Amino acid sequence: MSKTIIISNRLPLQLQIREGAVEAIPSIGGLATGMKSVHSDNDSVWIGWSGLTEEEFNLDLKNQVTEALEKHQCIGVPLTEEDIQGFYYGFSNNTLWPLFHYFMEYTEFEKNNWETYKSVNQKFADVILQNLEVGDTVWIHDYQLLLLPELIRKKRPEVSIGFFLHIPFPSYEVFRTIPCREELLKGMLGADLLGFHTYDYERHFLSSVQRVLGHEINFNNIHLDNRIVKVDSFPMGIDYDKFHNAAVIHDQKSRKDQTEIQQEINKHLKEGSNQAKLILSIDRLDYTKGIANRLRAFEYFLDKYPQFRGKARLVMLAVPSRANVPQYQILKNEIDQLVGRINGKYAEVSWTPIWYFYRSMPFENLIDLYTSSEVALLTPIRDGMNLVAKEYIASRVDKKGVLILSEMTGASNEMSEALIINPNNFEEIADTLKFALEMPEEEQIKRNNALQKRLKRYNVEKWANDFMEALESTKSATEKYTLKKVNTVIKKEIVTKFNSASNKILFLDYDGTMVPFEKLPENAKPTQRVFDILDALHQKPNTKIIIITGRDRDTIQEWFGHKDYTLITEHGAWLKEKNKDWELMERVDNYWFKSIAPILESFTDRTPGSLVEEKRYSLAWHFRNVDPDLGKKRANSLKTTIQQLIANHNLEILEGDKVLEIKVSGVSKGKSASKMLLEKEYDFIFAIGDDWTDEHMFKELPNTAFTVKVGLKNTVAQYYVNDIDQVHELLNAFK
Ligand code: GDG
Repeated sequence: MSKTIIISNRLPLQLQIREGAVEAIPSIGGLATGMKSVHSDNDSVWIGWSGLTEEEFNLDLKNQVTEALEKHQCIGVPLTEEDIQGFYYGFSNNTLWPLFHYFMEYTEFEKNNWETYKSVNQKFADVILQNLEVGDTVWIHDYQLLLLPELIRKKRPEVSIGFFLHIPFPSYEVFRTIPCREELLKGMLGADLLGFHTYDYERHFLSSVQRVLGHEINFNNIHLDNRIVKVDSFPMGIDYDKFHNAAVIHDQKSRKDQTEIQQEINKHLKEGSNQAKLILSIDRLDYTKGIANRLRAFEYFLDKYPQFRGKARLVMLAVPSRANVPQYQILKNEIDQLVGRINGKYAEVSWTPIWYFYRSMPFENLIDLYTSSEVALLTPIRDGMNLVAKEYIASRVDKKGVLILSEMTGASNEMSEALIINPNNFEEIADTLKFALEMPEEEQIKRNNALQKRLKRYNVEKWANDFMEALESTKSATEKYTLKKVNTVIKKEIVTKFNSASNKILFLDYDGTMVPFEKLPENAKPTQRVFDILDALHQKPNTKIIIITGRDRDTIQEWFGHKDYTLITEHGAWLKEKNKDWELMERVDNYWFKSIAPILESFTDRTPGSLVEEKRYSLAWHFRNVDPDLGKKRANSLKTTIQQLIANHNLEILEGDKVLEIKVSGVSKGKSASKMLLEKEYDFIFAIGDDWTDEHMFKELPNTAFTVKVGLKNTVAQYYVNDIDQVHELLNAFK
């Protein structure tokens, strides 16, 4: 039976060795908490690092390790101490984590760590490949494994691969600063579906793909040569019932069954003669979580609103995290000092303003805190999602309580009923805290009602299902293309028809079909390989080959004039037959250049990278080398600007691949190709091209023609090939 393979750096359980025996403890953190629920319900296996390096256990314990993992349907990736240093602490947490959270000043790029990151991603790939069976679906998680989709794709091109990023994807201006940006994006594009928490992260990613790799993007689809990668946002939910039900049980407990922490909390709440309030914050001790800002804002709050001294207490749970990374050690000291200072400044005999826990707590204590705190104060400077915000709301059984949430979290997009703050604005935080502590109960209930409904509906299970369904649907999108792809059977059919035909005609587009695009159009000269293919075809008896292109007559004359092939240029304006001069196929003129050319020039002046190409009877405005968004915008505005003029002169705009061409109406590759068919009865007609302008040709040729599109774009052609290499391969088969 096919299964889902979940892959993340850490497994949902962490192994430790205590007194010579292997012991498993649950992993803490957003990814583990969320995916655990998905894993337990499904036929899945989870591959990741166990928490023990290879050096930490000997052969005797190996069986215990495997057994402990197997019990939880997990498989370990063997990593050494050096791997963990370079891959986890080094590249993942000293480079990617700060960079993706906009902490550029903390971002270090060490070549050695990058090398280790690559080799560890390969180690993950090796374990996956060993366990991958036909029909399995692979779901990879997070920034530690950005290269993994491509590594699997290379070995198993047919596998369905999903990837979800749990942290923000930064804007292109930040992402571009990393030296290995191309490799990282290419690694991710090995997946069929890439998921992000929010639309903003999705659009940042798409913009980087477009700018760094130059791929074409159509809505949220990235067109690669042989595949389409889908990108979408899926805001991660929580296991709502788990938190809500735990809170219900918690509230029903008798005093003696309550935890020690709960009893302490009860004491505090009593001391304040009904006015005591707890303000809660829970996070991993991480500089992205804005813990220092929160403390300073709380200090400011106590200063500004002294009426809350002795009553409002901040309960701050900071879970130790990545303690080997220097930045985290510095942060820990800063937090210790801040807590010490504030407590020193405001403590009273029976009250300390901050209860600070630097440790992790069992689940039931988490519930104690969620259910007992009237306010949750979550102030990350950047946070992919923030599940704590959702867990707090889910645990509020009586629907009372106020959530204050940073606008820099992914969660703030969906939780607009919370009080949304800017984590850098202490004044705003302090005022919002006061507002929250004084909010009437009816208002609290109204806000939380809406929030709870949404969280219950879009829970982690729904999130995972949505992702999996979207991944499944990418299969059918790819299949649509696969069905029309020129495979060996189709190739054989075309070649057999070619060999048995008595009169053959082949229409071959040039740029993007015979040769790749170059930055400057004049650099895309035909190579020897292209001449070899064309010569071989040309020498075949009763075979007419036609280069049919939008290019200008003079360039094509220079490149192909010494050959006897038939040439059609400027989309069908000019024709050159063997041993004949160039002749006009259509009545065209260029007197209109003087009205249109200055407008195109003015667009070029203010659009860096664009250029005007003057052909004999048409003008082309190229924007291939322009920033993609700007190019599109300017192309649209150019169209609007010249619309009226064009109508007056009986011209039309042809929209090619990053080019707008203005020419006399009625000239098209389709029309000229049809004309060529009039001269003789052809029983083999073939046309191949990559561009929008070739669609005219595909449309107008008779149904019996073989029409082939280069690249996976929408087309009326019958078949596809992936790229120029496959064009050459196909044409070579006619030899
Ligand atoms: C990353 C992204 C994104 C915390 N302390 C304890 C404990 N926790 C649990 C919470 C919550 C989880 O850890 C923390 O999740 P967050 O989402 O708040 O943050 P990250 O760990 O940074 O997670 C984040 C997430 O991935 C999911 O995609 O939301 O933006 O940074 O579930 O309950 N659990 C227990 N004891 C603790 O002391 N048992």
